[in-house]
Amino acid sequence: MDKLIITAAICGAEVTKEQNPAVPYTVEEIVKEAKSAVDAGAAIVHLHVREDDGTPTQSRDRFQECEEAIYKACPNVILIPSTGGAVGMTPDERLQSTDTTPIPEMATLDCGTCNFGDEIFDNTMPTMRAFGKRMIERGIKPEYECFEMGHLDTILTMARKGEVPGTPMQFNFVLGVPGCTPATVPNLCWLVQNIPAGSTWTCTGIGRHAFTLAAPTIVMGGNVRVGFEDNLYLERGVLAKSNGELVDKVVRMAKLLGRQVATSDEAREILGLAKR
Ligand code: KMH
Ligand code: ZN
Repeated sequence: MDKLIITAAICGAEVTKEQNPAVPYTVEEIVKEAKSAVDAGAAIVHLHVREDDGTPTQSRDRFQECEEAIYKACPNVILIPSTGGAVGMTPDERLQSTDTTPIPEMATLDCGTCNFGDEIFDNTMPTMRAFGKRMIERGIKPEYECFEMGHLDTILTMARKGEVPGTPMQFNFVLGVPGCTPATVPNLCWLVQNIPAGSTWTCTGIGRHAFTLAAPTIVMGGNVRVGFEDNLYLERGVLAKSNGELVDKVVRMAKLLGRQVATSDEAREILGLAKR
């Protein structure tokens, strides 16, 4: 079994300091949270950025500033900037995160429209084709975000048609978003059983499912994403003080379950990336 790749989703677009004061907004806060995650064992940081007041933004300049600052503190980390942004943003607005220098090694590509709490996360076929084209042109490896079972079929069909990058594909199964596929082990197993041979996959359990899904994922040979974007608590009623605390819990679980944790360079090898 490959070593375990841990991704830290340090910020997200929805969570606020009112919910957990450690949620980062400023560049300095984002760097501090990225470093805490990497120091704890994360190989990858999934990045959203905010204005200083916490407003989510997909500004190319803000991504550039944050990425440069993160690379200064964590020179080897793999960054996966979001092209999902926040609900309601336009496709062009969202794609700005692929415009930074160096071109990102990876970026998220969301695999379909879905309910997202009280809102709708809009990913039409033309939007996904535009995102796939951009990533093919720029040599960016997508992380395919599946919030719903049907998203997997959608993206596999697009890959067969050459509309998005194909094999080897990296999937992130995000389970437990209100309105989307529930965070259960049978649902995770169905998804994993239906990915092409040679693919890699990560599981993200939302809220209280962060660690209940991390355990089976570690045993099944998948990779784990945790972080404030998905979950603010270290355990029931206990807010995490940093993303590093959440990553550290996964590292401890992996140790207990007998799986080694990958460095960023080992993750590059597993994912088929070449450092830019
Ligand atoms: N903020 C969500 C609406 C991604 O990063 O690609 C979408 C999201 C997915 O977070
Ligand atoms: Zn995200």
